Amino acid sequence: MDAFSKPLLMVLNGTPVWPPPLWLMRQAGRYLPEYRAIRAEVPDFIALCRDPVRAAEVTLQPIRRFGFDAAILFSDILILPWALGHGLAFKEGEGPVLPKLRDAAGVAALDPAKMASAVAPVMETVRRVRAGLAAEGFDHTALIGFAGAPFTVACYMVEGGGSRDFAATRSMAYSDPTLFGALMDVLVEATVGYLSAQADAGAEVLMLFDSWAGVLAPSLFRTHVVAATARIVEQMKRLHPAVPVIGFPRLAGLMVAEYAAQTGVDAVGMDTGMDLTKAASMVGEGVAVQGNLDPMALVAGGSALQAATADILIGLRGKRLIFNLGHGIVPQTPPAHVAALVEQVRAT
Ligand code: 1CP
Repeated sequence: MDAFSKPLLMVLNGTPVWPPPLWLMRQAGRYLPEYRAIRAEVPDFIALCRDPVRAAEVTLQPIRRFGFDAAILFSDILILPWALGHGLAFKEGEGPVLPKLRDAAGVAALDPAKMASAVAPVMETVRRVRAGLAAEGFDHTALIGFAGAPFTVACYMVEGGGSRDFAATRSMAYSDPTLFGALMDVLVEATVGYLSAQADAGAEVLMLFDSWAGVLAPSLFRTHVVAATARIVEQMKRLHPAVPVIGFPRLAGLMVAEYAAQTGVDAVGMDTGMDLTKAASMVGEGVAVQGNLDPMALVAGGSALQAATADILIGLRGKRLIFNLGHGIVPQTPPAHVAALVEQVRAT
């Protein structure tokens, strides 16, 4: 199977494929016992992201079990700020903890010159996954590389970790646009370098996770989500014209139309709250849509899962759909429910 007959690449390049290509955000993770076994060997999550043998292994685990149409590099969006020299720790049960970036000295301390060597192991993981997919006969499976979109990465850097509303980040964007703009500029350029290195190493598709895009008011969304993403996509299209880009502006609501029209992405990831049929008509035929099954329907399983899956498949029948969740799979998901979902989508 040549590259252009991989279903995910066909959909991204403009051709609908039915049944639609299927993968799940966070498909490698704690819901799989084989992931938990590897995780137990490497308690430090950053060390796991920088261990090419183990990171490639956990990337391949869900492909072996479920035969998904995409493998997604096992890493994290916060590896990029870490590689720029910003601190990062993952505390058990607490999620990520970072120093709070609140002033110009914090931006000046970021060092893009450090990045290439810090992320070299991630590029080795990309090479190993590509080789592993070929060696294990997964000819239909495309490899997705990714980064956090600059706004979402900035959220974690300013806040110092996760947050319900990212209030400090949003208020900095209003009260000190020069400082926030300087941080965004560093992140835009670093993201281009990081994604470009992944494409050079063998990533066939790139995805930008803007998980917190929807916390912004429209005017700030236009600057820090739409324009920042457009700057990245424009450079990526120049450097890697054959590598499609998927954008995921989570919780964007109505702003998804401008995002789809103005960023240059090839597909837009829709979150769980979107009416997928309406959203697809808002973004038009020029852009593929990815999504958007509720991860909790996958936890529930049974007839609720079947009905929620059927809604998506009926609503988007024959369109450029990449079947996925509306957000990441959660650890309590029974793997048997994932197998049932795959069977239903494949039989459509
Ligand atoms: O205990 C563990 O094993 C760590 C849990 C974990 C995992 C499995 C984290 C910590 N990150 C990851 C991997 C990961 N993260 C991937 C790998 C590939 C795959 O999808 O299978 C990807 C693409 C991400 C992306 C990511 N990390 C996002 C964007 C997508 C989303 O979920 O919105 C975000 C926001 C993060 C930050 C992050 N990393 C980890 C956690 C717990 C969080 C969320 C922190 C928070 O805001 O609460």
